[in-house]
Amino acid sequence: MTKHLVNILIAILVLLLLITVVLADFAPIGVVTNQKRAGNQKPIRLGDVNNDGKIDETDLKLLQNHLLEINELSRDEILRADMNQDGEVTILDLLRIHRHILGVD
Ligand SMILES: [Ca+2]
Ligand SMILES: [Ca+2]
Repeated sequence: MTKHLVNILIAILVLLLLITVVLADFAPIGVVTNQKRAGNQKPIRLGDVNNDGKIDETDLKLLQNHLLEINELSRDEILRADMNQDGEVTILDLLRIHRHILGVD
């Protein structure tokens, strides 16, 4: 019985370790970047997909609809939505915006 408990504790520790590794991918979150846009010198505010000065549910919804192929983001919107700066917008970028809105990052 005790061995069973130890196995459960080990499983929980492994799970926590995995969660930590996954979350480490999201940190640090650089919302404001000095990345330059082609053609001008205006910095991009990552996460502010619609460029209205704030990162909120509207940006989350825009990216979500893009990923679901309901609406297509423009090239500039994609640049602002690419939170992890890997050159493409994916569920990871959506999660980062969500975490920012929740105040986790
Ligand atoms: Ca916005
Ligand atoms: Ca990305």
